[in-house]
Amino acid sequence: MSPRKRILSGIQPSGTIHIGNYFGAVENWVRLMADYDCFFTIVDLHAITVTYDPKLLPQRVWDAALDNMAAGLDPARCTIFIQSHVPEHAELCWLLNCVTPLGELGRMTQFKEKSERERENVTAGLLNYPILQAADILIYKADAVPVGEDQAQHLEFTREVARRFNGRFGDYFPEPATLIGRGARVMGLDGDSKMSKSMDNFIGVTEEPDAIWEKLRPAKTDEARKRRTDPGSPDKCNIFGYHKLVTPEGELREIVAGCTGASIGCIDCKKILHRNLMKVLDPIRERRRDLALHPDRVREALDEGARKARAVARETLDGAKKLMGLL
Ligand code: AQP
Repeated sequence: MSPRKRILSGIQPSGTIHIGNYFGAVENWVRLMADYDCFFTIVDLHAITVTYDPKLLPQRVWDAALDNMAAGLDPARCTIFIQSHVPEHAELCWLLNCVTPLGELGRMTQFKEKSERERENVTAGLLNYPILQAADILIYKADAVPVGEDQAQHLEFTREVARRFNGRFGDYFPEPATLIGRGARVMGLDGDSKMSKSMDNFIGVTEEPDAIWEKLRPAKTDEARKRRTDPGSPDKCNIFGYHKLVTPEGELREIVAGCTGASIGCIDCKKILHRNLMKVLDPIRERRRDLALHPDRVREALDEGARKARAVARETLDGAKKLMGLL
């Protein structure tokens, strides 16, 4: 029997995970556990590339672990760990720094966006973020990386890093494929930009149902529907984009008919969305509550995850160092 293909993916510990993270990535991770040898990491070393509060970071890492396990990452079926607990990532990052031309880094979209926001604090770490991400992936010789569309450019960059290393030192790193999730780019509640924590336009996966309703109720819809009697176009409505992620086919067709024929209003449509979204999120919120009551289980899973990850990472790092001529 051939060994299972391997995947690696990561998530930032920057507050609760939102439905963009969930439908873009985490839901896919949960599905892929059945067929792949999976490594999932909470990327705390990435989180420190922008301004952050060191007093809050430990809680955020903990929250990320709880959220992701509650969302379905099962430590019995995958390796889940905290990035900084596997120091080999940072060491490989240094080696890869030395094969990566500077010019490419400044052209990364995420760097441009974040450096715009971080004007006072654009660190070398922020610039080198994609090299650390390449190290995260290549150190497990991952065959594929399941992510949302926003990470496609960084994945292309990772393949480029692998090609450069292989071209110079011999064939060593596989070029990982990109696996885009069902919600490739979930839009924020503002309807203007991608859902993201820093834009504060998100629905948290473990938020209470009432809090989610308070966010959905005023959320942007098709602007052509100024009055309830105005017909709308679901394809121009941000809310319909969310429906496509959680609403069954038959009910979707009813919504299209109701919106285009103005027989349902935007609030009715949002109530249906809320009900269907909560069917996905209720069990996650409940599992999270349960996990919070058993912190030892989570700690043990993370320790075991780091131990398993380190064994693989060490071997890859040693091979890379040897190829590079380091004694
Ligand atoms: N809106 C989204 N739609 C689809 N996929 C998304 N992802 C993130 N936002 C969306 C995917 O989620 C995974 C983990 O991403 P991350 O931890 O890097 O999250 P992020 O991009 O940092 O999330 P935010 O909310 O946008 O954080 P801030 O605002 O702090 O930068 C990745 O696979 C990502 O593609």
